[in-house]
Amino acid sequence: MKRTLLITGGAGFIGSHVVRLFVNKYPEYTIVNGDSLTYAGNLENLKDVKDLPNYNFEKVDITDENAVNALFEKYAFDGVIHLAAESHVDRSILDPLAFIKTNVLGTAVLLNACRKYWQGNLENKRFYHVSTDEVFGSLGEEGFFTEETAYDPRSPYSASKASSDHFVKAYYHTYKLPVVLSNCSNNYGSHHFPEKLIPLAIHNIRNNKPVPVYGKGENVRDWLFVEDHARAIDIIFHNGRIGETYNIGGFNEWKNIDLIMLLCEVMDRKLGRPAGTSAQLITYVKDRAGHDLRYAIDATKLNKELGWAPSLQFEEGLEKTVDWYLANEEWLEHVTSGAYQQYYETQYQKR
Ligand code: NAD
Ligand code: TDX
Repeated sequence: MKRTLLITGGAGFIGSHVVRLFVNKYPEYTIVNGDSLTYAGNLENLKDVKDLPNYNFEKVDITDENAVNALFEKYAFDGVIHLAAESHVDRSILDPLAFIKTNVLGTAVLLNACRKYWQGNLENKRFYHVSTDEVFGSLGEEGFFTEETAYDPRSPYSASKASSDHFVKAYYHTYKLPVVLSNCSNNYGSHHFPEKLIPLAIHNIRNNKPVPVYGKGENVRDWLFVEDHARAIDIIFHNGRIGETYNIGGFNEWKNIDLIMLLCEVMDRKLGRPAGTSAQLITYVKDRAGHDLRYAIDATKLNKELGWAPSLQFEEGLEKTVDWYLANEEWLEHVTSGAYQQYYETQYQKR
């Protein structure tokens, strides 16, 4: 079947993996990557697919209603996969309004465009909203987030994502917009912007700089290889039930400090340094404000209903990720010059 899909945020970390998967797997689809290219958007992420005939790029700010409407008129989309967002919790603490604007208003503008252009003909239409497990808040030592867990967002980032999820569900109930949602755990892999823990630590270890660990390093995250997330998005977009939410996660919990110790071992090996060298760079720094203790996803529904399962063990995925960063130092150099330096200095100067 021919389809014309808008993938928002396709120049970012996860979005670029989703675009790559879709343009390669579905040559009969027209794929439009709609992205405003913020600091986190980088067309270099897609240099391997940019010349494929079914790939199109459009520079668009999703908060700009006229620009979004013009795009719908130009392409007559029948599906939207919405990933564009401000995505970094620490930045949301520094500048919450930017998160409200893109994540809440931007999502509402897209939903409204679908309502306007799909009015009266909802057949084969679909709006897929990509969200996060952070909307569920913070777990104690035990238990998992399921699709029924009550929302309890605690950072400006997670509050903005929670709000966007509610708008998506509201458009389903009120206007019958055919929506589907997913809430995923922490991703890792290639093309991950080095403000986030894993790529930041790889970059700093490579350059013999301190590796900042917040608080005591005891916070727990549930890590999923980004290509497994992209595969889940493909499956849910095509086969997920309208109006439903699916949790995505790898049953792969790590305390931050244990993860960093493992990463230090991998880096020592890859860089040919004596064992224990990288671990000396670990530096405990002031904790993140409102730092959620633990996230853990129960992805049973997705597995049972749609047959998805993660493809990789974490150790294997982490090695692949390190290999990619060490082979792509030019990419890192490009994204860590200029504005990144400014952010890095603001973020870490106060400790
Ligand atoms: P990212 O920050 O790497 O990329 C975000 C992309 O959105 C960038 O290309 C940026 O240019 C674009 N963008 C930002 N504001 C925009 C605007 N106003 N208009 C158009 N484009 C804009 O983010 P990511 O880590 O790839 O996350 C993608 C999505 O997945 C987000 O919605 C995020 O909440 C969600 N998510 C991320 C994770 C994770 O671990 N990274 C986990 C679960 C869910
Ligand atoms: O320098 C650091 N030191 C540190 O100890 C950084 C950047 C982070 N941390 C800690 C904070 C978290 O407990 O590591 C953990 C992971 O931090 P991030 O990489 O910033 O991710 P997190 O805050 O968990 O959010 C991520 O997962 C869910 C993504 O950024 C979100 O977009 C996604 O929704």
